[in-house]
Amino acid sequence: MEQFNKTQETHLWFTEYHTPNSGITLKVRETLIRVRSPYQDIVILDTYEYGKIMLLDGLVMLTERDEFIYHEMITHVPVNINPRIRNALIIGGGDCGTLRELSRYYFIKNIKMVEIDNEVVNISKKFFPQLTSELSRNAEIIIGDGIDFVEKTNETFDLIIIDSTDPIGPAEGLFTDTFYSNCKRILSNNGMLVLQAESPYFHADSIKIFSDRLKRVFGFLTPYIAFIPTYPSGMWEFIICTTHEIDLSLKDTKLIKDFELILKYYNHDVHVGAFKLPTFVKKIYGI
Ligand code: AG3
Repeated sequence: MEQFNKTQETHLWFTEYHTPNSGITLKVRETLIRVRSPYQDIVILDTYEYGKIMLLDGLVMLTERDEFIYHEMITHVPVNINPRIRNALIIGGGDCGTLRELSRYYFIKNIKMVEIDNEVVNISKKFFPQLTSELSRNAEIIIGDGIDFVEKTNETFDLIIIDSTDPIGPAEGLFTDTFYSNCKRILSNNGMLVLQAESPYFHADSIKIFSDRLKRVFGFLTPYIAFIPTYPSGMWEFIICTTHEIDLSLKDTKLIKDFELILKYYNHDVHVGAFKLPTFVKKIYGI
């Protein structure tokens, strides 16, 4: 009978399964909003460990505490490889974190972000002002399908960043040959495409499939990694795709020194180290 006398506090927990047998579990203070948009199920939870988090179709897209890692790494690595970037395009990225990082560069004169789901942008504005409040005056947010945009636009870009969800659901089309070929078509001469490329630990098979496509379309792939605590396995990959071999050395060390004062993950050492890949990751690429 003893068990009935105890007063139990009710705790809510959220789990994202990374495999059928493992995942990440976070204790939830409160569900702040749940919206089913025409594209996906959007949920913002307030968690004890990581602050507010955004889930799309049940997958952790970002958390208040560790979003800086993903957003800094998807942006500052390519821009420091080519500080002559003047026009940039973000596909996806509706939370605006990548746009915030690109906005830090006064010399990027034209930034377009094409996000399919207006609700993600609105919800991010409401719950994550740290992502959305300091966007460049040169930034234009277009609500539309990135696949259509790259097919139809006449503009060219020095940098294209694909800030997508996993290759299932609404983002599936962002991992196809046709999409990649259209991205290549709208890249300027020294242009670079960067994409978030999943976890080399858990998703090696799917990375192999889409990286083979990228290699066929672009010719040169330069993968790099970062440590992101709330993504599957914590080890996350990005790939720079180019039609020419790239020189990874930093072109403007003054630029990076200035940025080291304001950023929390990316710095000179991380830039160099991010391209040093463990053996099992190299194997995915046959390098
Ligand atoms: N986009 C990549 C998130 C992928 C996470 N996958 C997962 N949790 N299964 C992040 C968007 C941030 N701008």
